[in-house]
Amino acid sequence: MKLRIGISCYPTVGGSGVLATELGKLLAERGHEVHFITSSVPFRLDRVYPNVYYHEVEVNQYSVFQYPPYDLTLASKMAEIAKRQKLDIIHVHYAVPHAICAILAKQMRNDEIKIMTTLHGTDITVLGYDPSLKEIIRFAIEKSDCVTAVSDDLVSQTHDLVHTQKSIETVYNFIDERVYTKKNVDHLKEHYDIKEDEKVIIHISNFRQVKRVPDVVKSFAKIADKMKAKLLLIGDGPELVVVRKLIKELNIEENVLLLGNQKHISELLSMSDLMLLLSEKESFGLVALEAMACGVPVIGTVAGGIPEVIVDDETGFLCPVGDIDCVAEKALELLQDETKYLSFSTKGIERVQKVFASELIVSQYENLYIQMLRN
Ligand code: GMT
Repeated sequence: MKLRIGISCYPTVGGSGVLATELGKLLAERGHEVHFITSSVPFRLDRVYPNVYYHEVEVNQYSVFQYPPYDLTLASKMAEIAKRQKLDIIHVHYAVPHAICAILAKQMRNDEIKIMTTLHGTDITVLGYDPSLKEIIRFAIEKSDCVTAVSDDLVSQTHDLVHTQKSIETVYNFIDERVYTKKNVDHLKEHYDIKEDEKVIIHISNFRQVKRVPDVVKSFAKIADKMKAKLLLIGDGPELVVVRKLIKELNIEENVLLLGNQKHISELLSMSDLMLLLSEKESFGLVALEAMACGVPVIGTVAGGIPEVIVDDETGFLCPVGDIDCVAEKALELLQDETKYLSFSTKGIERVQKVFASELIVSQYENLYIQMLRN
């Protein structure tokens, strides 16, 4: 069955936007017609893809409005595109505001269009605590025809925090295996002056407080005390200032490369030996999956959905949030034992192929779309 699917997400850097875009691209490859309804071209939509269309939500600022009316403009655009393109489904990423906009669009059209909402974490684990938003999040979830979340942990957190009985399906994140493979990047290592005998540790995030990037830096300093190593910090965000200061205080400036936001993540991962993801909140941790697919083991925290991605002592290690001694100890154990390292790296790749394969996950979404249309 060929479907016409509208997709709304935040198009800028961020796991939810990446996931939504990759899903749209693969659905289009399967012959479905995919319409992105977003405020700018999703950053992973970096060339022309057959069956993929883009409709810009142009938010104008009028002096009568104190804030630009993004939500209303999006709802209005969704209603227009749903009618013009005869959409069967609108798949939104984030309960607020995107599911609310889709519900409004459906009412405006008064038609049979189905709404799927995918929860990614921040919309629940941060906004769900806000009493002024809890009710509207619950409304968004309950009025959606189908709700998915990216980990079992997020499903249970949603039930606990938002107090809804709505059935929520776990559909894990996936990566495009054609992009995330280990590449030969000797030239890049040379460019960054990374020596043969240096281990490369990588962290990728939006440098929000929940990511605990200072823990990454402190753990790295302990590792670098015992072995030759470089730290690659990829991304940008509010904590960057704090992180820069800490790097200086710890006197490890020579060992740290701050590369800002980057597009070609698989190449940076191919240069790396180990990823650190030490967040206090993380519904899934898409970057951990990207790392594992490139053969890079991950040390993560026991937080949110991270333990569903990393198998402790098999594809990486899990440490309590804030326990930098544990992180450093596990990192040294892994980086100094070649046999163990190889086994972790191979098992990580196998786990991605078995549990998080794009084929499997895209089919899960497709089946849910079809079920929704039959109901
Ligand atoms: O991690 C972020 O701060 C970005 C955020 C987003 O909404 O893009 O990521 C969330 O969605 C990703 C894709 O499902 C997940 O892999 C991240 O774990 C999740 N972030 C949090 O839960 C903090």
